[in-house]
Amino acid sequence: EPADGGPNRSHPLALAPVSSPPVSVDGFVREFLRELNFGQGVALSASTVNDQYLALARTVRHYLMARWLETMRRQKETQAKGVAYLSAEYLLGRQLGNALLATDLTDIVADGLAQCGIDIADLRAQEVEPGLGNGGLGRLAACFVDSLATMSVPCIGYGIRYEFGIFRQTFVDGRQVEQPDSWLALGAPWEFPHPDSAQEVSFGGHTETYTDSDGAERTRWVPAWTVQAVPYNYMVPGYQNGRVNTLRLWRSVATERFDLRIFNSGDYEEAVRSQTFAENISKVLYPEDSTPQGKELRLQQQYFFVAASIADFLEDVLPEDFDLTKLPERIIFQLNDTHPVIAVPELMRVLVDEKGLAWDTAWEITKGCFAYTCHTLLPEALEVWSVELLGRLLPRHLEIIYRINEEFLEEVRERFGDDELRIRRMSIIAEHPERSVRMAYLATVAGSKVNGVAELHSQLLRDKVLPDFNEFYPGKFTNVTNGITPRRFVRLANPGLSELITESIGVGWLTDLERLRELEPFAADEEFRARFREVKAANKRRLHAVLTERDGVSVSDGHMLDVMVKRLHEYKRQTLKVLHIITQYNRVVSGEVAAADLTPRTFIFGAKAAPGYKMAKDIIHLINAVGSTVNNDERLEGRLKVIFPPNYNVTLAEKVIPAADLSEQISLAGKEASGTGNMKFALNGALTIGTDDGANVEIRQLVGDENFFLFGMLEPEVEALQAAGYVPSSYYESNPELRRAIDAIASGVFSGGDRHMFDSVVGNLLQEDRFLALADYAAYIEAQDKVDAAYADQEEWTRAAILNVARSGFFSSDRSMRDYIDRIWHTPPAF
Ligand code: B1N
Repeated sequence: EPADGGPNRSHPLALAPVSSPPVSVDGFVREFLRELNFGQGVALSASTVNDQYLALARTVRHYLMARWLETMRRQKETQAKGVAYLSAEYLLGRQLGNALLATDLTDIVADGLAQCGIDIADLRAQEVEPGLGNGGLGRLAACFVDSLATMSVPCIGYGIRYEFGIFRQTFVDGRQVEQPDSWLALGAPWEFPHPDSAQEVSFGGHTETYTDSDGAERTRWVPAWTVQAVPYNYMVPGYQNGRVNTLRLWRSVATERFDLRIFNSGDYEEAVRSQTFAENISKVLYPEDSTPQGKELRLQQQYFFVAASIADFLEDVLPEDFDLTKLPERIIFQLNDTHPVIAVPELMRVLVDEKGLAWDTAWEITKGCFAYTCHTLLPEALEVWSVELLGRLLPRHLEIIYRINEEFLEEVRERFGDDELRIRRMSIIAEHPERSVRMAYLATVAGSKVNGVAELHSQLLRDKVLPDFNEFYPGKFTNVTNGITPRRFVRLANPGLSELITESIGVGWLTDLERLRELEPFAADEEFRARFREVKAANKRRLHAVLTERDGVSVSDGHMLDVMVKRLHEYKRQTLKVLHIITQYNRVVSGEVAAADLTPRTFIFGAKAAPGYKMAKDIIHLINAVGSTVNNDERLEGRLKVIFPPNYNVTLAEKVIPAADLSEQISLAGKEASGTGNMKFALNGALTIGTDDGANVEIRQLVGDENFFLFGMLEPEVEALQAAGYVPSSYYESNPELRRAIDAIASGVFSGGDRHMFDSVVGNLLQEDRFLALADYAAYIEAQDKVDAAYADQEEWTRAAILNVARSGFFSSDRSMRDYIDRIWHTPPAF
């Protein structure tokens, strides 16, 4: 019995390592039934599919548990340097398949379930994915934590446990209608809540100065209200390597004090309402991708998760006697875009106000602990917070930001003299249109490194977005090209291709993706090509089955599958894709081309629009309208089809991408920071039609010009055209095919004769066309005609597709992680 009355750590049964259930079909079945009976409280004979899914998930958890506890124990013991990834979004996708892959239990579980009369596929289909992100940025965070676990790098992912993730998209008369995403409704078997380890996070109030016991002048923050941040832990299993890292997502709940302090007027109803107020903070993911709206609740979310994470790390992860001046040797906080940048003044506040460190000491520590990843080039996407709002919500943080800025601008003056224009340009505080804090600048000043997410993006970041900072901080800017996890996006999503690869080049490629190079010689092998085509055909049949069941639509067998899946944004130019479809349609209905001479194509779109982004929603409406006209026009003899399954998400991506022949990556050059869908397609044997933008540039360099359909202006040409004064209507006037396509929309061909339904889209294209769709139209159509010609030669097409797979190993997120480790983090593998 321990003296302190705590748990008896030396009990013989507690000393033994946590035992995993036996790795056998019988062992699994026993554990599964035990979970069904004791965990879920039902007999097998009375269980629903959801009961079975929940019991299965918990059973699989058991197999991971020993590794998780052991990973934590070792980390505590070694205190090895690790990464704290700070991200407001994690777009995780379904967990079950990945956990089964990580534990290598897929076959045992399928067999065991079959013995119980259960088809594992039905249980897989039961899982609702945690959609805690918008798009590429959130999915990137999920890929990164997967890679770090697989590479045995200590990492804790910090984020928000939104009660509602990205909305569920439905279409009503072709228009997007959003539904709440109740992903927790049927149970959340992958999470471990720890309400007892909650952190307090405060807001509002004022600051005051006081003299401490040593006679020093100090500042303290007297907040007005406080909420609790409850951690929910998720396992992040490495791929069959015995390691399980942690993802810690925070949920906001009311504190008792919260009720008493300002909101409780002794009124029960009011007290309950204040509970709701606190819980609002982690209630819903903001559905804006690339265009933050500057809402107060969003700033609350950002500070909420970041303050909880820093407190958690300093109080609960670090040992009690830790010397804080050594913090940069123990942890690097990676800022996933500007969303968590309020962590910078928060760490300063904790170190100075709470830990009593001198400002300069604290600033040295802080600068060593942060690094910043920028994910955009769009000016409207660079986050700023008004001083009014920041000062009201976080008064102490605003003071700290002002002081950081003063000292920074002083350094700038020392270097460049009183260059007031430069000072104004570089100030963390903007004065117009209202006084506000430029979060990207704050991150750049505080970060030990700043990186872009593809070569072109990093270069433009240095040269166009932050040139003054690049000049001021030589060596601070670097590139890390994005990547994707091959475990989920090749092995799980494309088992047919994975098997073919392993048969051909052996195992090992899944954790060393450059080994796909060994596939190159097989591109010349006729039999291999036939098998590769058969895998693609099987993936199309699987997609057909999924879409038939999901939406009642079918994917025709002999069609080229031409896919554009990504968030709806004008810069991504879904309208350009629509103009191509309309052009093909017009060629047939005008009699220029016989339907029989068309390459049969099915166009698949997947895209959510931010609910407040009117133009994006109008474009969705247009795609659906064009789709229903094209799909029902018998003159086309079924050779063109448009499918727009609603609610594109990670789960659907895993089905669509492996079936694709053609990957559409057609953003205006200089606008897509990287793209990551582009990488997933190439690795699954689709050819890309794309602009010279983002990571497309690197994909094309690697797979070879002859295996990539490049079109469109280059970034400098875009700049030049815009500088010269872009007149979109001139393209309309001078290109008859383009004119006919736009006229078809404007004359009501796709709207039952209604000539005004798409006024906004047509008007925007002809008068503004910010992203130069009309300027790139002719080149795009020409490239698409080349695609049709190339597809006619299936042997050549397959050869090119195989080379895309073989040469895209670079795009593994394992490689991205190696680059972060070498250039930014300096965190060696732990074991
Ligand atoms: O991040 C991805 C890139 O591959 C994409 O090119 C880029 O567009 C994407 C505010 C964003 N940039 N910015 C966002 C998301 C949510 C939000 O509230 C901005 N997403 C990207 C990964 O690097």
